[in-house]
Amino acid sequence: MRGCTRARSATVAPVSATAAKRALITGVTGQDGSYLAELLLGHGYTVIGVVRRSSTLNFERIAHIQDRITLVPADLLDEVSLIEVLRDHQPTEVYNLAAQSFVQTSWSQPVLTGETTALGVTRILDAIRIVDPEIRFYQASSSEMFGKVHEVPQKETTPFYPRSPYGVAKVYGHWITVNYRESYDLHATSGMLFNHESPRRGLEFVTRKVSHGVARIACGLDDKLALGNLDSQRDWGYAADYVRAMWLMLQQDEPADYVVATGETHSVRELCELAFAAAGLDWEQHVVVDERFLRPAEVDLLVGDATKAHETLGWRREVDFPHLVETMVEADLDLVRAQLG
Ligand code: NDP
Ligand code: GDR
Repeated sequence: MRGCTRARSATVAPVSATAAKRALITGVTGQDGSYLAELLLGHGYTVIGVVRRSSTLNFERIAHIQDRITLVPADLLDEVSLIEVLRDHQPTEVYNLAAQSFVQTSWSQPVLTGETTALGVTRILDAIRIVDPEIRFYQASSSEMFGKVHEVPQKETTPFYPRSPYGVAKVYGHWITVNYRESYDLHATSGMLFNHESPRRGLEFVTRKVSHGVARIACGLDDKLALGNLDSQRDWGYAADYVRAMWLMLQQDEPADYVVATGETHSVRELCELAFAAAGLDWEQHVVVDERFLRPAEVDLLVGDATKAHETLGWRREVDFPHLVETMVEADLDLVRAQLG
């Protein structure tokens, strides 16, 4: 249990003896991109990160490694820009993590979500096909593709039933990856990852919204936290564990599809209980339900079966849910305390 105290620093994975390779990451400024860049640097890779044009820099998540990676301008909406970065930087592996990734926004911006999260995958696959079909490709697919689930737990063969424009776009991204693998013999892999979180998670996602909300309440800045569906259940893992699975997938001789998950599911209510308790607070005194955060269609129960990733990749998660929640609350307590001076 912690109050509004203490400081904390980021860590970078140690350098290993893996032979030098060149990896290009789209979405390097996002949560997963930052952890993957750290991991690949630790394995001795040259890392090239794609950043899109913005009126202000948003490199917070990669500030600590910015001098060790090459940042290049390109956009998933612009195929020529992708062709040029592949030609200029000649990666051996491409990790396509860029997306409009917030499910709620996909209802208010469905066309943008489709352009980026669905067609963006075709643009980068086409760029690879044109520039160098030997490049190994990772597509960031999602448990949201399972949506209104056909079976519990969900595995690689579970049929899709997406429940949001985002989920629909990810189904397209998955199938175009499979199709380019089969049509052009690309080493194209689809990682169907269940929710993964960290102190670097965007503030709009529920785990971070809760951990940051707890910190603000613990520090006396707020009293209430407004949430949507408290009964939603998710299979939540730790982002740094999950980017390790991405890398392992591209080290396999053959491309394939893999589910990555913890195999446990927890409700938003349980998340609240743990997070508020980590700061010595009672969640029921502070959480209120606000219908603005309810969704037009919901994914109620996601839980994954990662047997294939365990057996083929030798992947295991290292951080469990209570530890993850506690770590996020601690990091946000430190952040809010630092902001208060
Ligand atoms: P984030 O939202 O944190 O990061 C998304 C990244 O995509 C950002 O770097 C963003 O850039 C970039 N981006 C958005 N649009 C474009 C564009 N048009 N051109 C180039 N870059 C763009 O996502 P996560 O790191 O959490 O997730 C990574 C990927 O994994 C996403 O594809 C997501 O859909 C998928 N995924 C995530 C899961 C999770 O639980 N985190 C689970 C399953 C799948 P900018 O910083 O400029 O906005
Ligand atoms: P999700 O993550 O939609 O699963 O997508 P999010 O954290 O947004 O929602 C998880 C569940 O929590 C419920 N919820 C709330 N969600 C948000 N954001 N805000 C709230 O106030 C709130 N209250 C309850 C939601 O209804 C939902 O059921 C994430 C993204 O990273 C995707 O890109 C990724 O593909 C999937 O995970 C797997």
